[in-house]
Amino acid sequence: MNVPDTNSNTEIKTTDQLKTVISDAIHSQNITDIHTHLFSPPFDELLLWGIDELLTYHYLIAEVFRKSDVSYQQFWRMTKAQQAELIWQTLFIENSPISEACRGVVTTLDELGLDVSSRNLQDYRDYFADTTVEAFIDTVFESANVSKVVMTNDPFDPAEAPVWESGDTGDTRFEAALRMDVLINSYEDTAYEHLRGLGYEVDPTLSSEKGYKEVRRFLETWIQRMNPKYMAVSLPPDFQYPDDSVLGRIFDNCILPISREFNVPFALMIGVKRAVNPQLKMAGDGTGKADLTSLETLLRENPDNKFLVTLLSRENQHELCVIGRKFKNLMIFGCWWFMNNPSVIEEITRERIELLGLSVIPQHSDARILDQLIYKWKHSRQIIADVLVEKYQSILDVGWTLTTSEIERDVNNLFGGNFERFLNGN
Ligand code: HDL
Ligand code: ZN
Repeated sequence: MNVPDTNSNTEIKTTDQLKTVISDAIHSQNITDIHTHLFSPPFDELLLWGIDELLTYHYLIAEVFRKSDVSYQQFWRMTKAQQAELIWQTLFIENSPISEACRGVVTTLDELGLDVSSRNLQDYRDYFADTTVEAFIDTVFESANVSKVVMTNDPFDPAEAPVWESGDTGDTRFEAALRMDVLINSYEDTAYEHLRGLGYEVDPTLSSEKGYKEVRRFLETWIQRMNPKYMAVSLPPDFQYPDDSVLGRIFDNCILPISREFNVPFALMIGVKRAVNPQLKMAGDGTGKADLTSLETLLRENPDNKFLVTLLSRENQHELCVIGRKFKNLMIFGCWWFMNNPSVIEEITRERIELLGLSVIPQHSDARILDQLIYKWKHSRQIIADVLVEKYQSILDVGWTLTTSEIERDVNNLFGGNFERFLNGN
């Protein structure tokens, strides 16, 4: 079989050549993963890795209750190893592991060179027992071809704060994002007391100039401490802006001015219904369609602010693309959480390219366990590559010319360049 000529200035003429060039470009592309829940080693227990963590990922916890007779109480009384064994037996042995979260574990084990046909959980446990977290970080970043990951950092988390205050967060491949959920969504019942305890003169309903000034001081302190790529918050489907509420007042008087002053974009992750089923704990969150009028107003009334946005409802995705066409201060990113499945990634990527061309960040992993970088990126690269082949083929068919270096340029923008330019552009 003739091997298509794919050197950088070769003009691409055939579909086979196009497929090879796109596949090579996508799979060799070093990725900046802009939203994860991973942590660098100095955060110790917060950095999750290994087969028992993979198997007790909250996505699989939600799925095991649908197939097992175990009660919530029985499950939560189990050790992590016992939970992992139940999930392995139920979802991988007694049933075939074809859900996306199950399939991801199999992909990861296979990519790590383990024999998935053995189905021997102990063999997999022995593999992880024989390595160190530092060595495994190198293995995973190399296998997933990821250069940097952005963490999700909560300044209100007592497990995190001391590491930041020590000034040593270790591995520079792990960058920070300043997560604002507690400040914005739990101000009156959590953040207020926490801030007072730290000596910030804030008021209970955050409705005074002094309070606004103090919250800005808190944000400045953490921006200087973390050097975050962006500030982020997850919001419910009924998020309203403007709003005469703590959220509205924190947005207008604290986060938006600080975001402009320090050129730190604000990431909005909209559509999550927390604790739809509290008995599932972290696995109990759901999704809902949001009224995006609030997002349009936020973008229109704050043209000098930069917003990264991802939405949790499939029904919101097309509207988001249209909003992206209206506002250049909006960078759309990722296929978040319940969107991170092949059928939806394909649909979302296709409509984004049709409406927004190459001006988006198509994916993030949302990885909670280090090993997941391997499967989340392997799966997404393939889907995005297939959509790109279709889109580039459509212009080749009408006489447009393309070179390998142009494809590589576009792919580099999708998987890192757009993010860096959005952060650094003013
Ligand atoms: O709020 C978020 O950042 C979500 O990604 C949640 O952490 C969620 O539990 C999750 O892990 N989704 O993938
Ligand atoms: Zn997340």
